[in-house]
Amino acid sequence: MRIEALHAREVAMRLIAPFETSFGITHDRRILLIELVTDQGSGWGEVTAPEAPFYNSETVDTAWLVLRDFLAPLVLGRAFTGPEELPAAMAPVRGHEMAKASIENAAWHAQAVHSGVALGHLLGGTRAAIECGVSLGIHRDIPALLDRIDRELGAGYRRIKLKIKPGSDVKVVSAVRQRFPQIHLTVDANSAYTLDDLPLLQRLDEYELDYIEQPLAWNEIYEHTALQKQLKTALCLDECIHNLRDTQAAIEMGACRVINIKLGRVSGHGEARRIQQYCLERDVPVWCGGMLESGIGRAHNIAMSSLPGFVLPGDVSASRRYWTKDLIEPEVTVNADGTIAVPTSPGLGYAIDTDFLLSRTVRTETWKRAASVAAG
Ligand code: OSB
Ligand code: MG
Repeated sequence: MRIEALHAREVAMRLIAPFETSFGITHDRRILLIELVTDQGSGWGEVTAPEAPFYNSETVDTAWLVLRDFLAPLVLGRAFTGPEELPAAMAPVRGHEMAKASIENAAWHAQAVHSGVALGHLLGGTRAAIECGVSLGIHRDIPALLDRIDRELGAGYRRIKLKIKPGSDVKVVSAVRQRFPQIHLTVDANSAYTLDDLPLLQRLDEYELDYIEQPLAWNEIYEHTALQKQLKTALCLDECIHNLRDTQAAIEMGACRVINIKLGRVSGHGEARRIQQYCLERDVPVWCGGMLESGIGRAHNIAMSSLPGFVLPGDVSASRRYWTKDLIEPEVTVNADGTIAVPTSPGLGYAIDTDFLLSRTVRTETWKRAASVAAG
């Protein structure tokens, strides 16, 4: 495939309800989409970077700039035998995984459409349906949280993840566990604690959590090793994991026993697949995380989650939990048994609702190969 152009598009979307984590509250999402045009058709990818650099170092605006000034010039006008070759082409740029993932994933989408196969199938997916959990933001009102969990369980979701932060942790977990003694329950701190909080984190051992997600700093695999040694509950790393090497380091050092794979954070389908393969060979359970994506990013997450290593319910859930209307048709729905059917039609398996997309678009830019280079 020869890459002819990149169309960047920012879409303004508002979440049905604000989502609170230890690092802040999100209500409005600036969804950045990349349409990659090749000589064999086009594909779409979503930049999963947040609005502010409080989860990782990337933002919507840093991604736009890095895509325009550095990544687009590395791929435009070049011919690749397939999407597998894109990471090497973009390797001169350090970091900026979420920006890179949008290009690579768009190329996977284009390849799937061109080959007439479903994206999940192209990636090596084997599941007909993926298991779904939900991630619930910090709630100040515990009875309201319990009602919310009741509704999510009623909708079929198989695992409940609670966002925690200092001051909103043990008490909340204790109330939830008391009301729901049997459910698969996890917590996610988004790096809100330090090793000084060991006694508090050890109290979480009482509640039979499936795992504790990213309690310590976003860039601290080493300290998670020290923590994991002192906890019964498994740790799961999210923010720390950018690639296979981080995964190997974390598993070999005993920093965690579970891995959260996010397509954006690990720079795309290729690296995500390497991580799931490594974990599968070592019986390390992985699951697919989310970044409050639109349906386009969600469809990519569903395709990746159909690979064999994804043995735990992820954070990929129904469109209607986020949006009054999604960018795709049909929207993502969850079956009564808490699963999402993996599409079998060619490409993403969902159509983009172009009229709706246009109505929410706030800026677009098209990047093509520089004329002088093209002439030479
Ligand atoms: O840590 O998994 C996280 C949302 C934004 C940033 C980080 C995280 C999250 C979530 C929500 O937990 C996942 C989702 O529902 O898409
Ligand atoms: Mg997380």
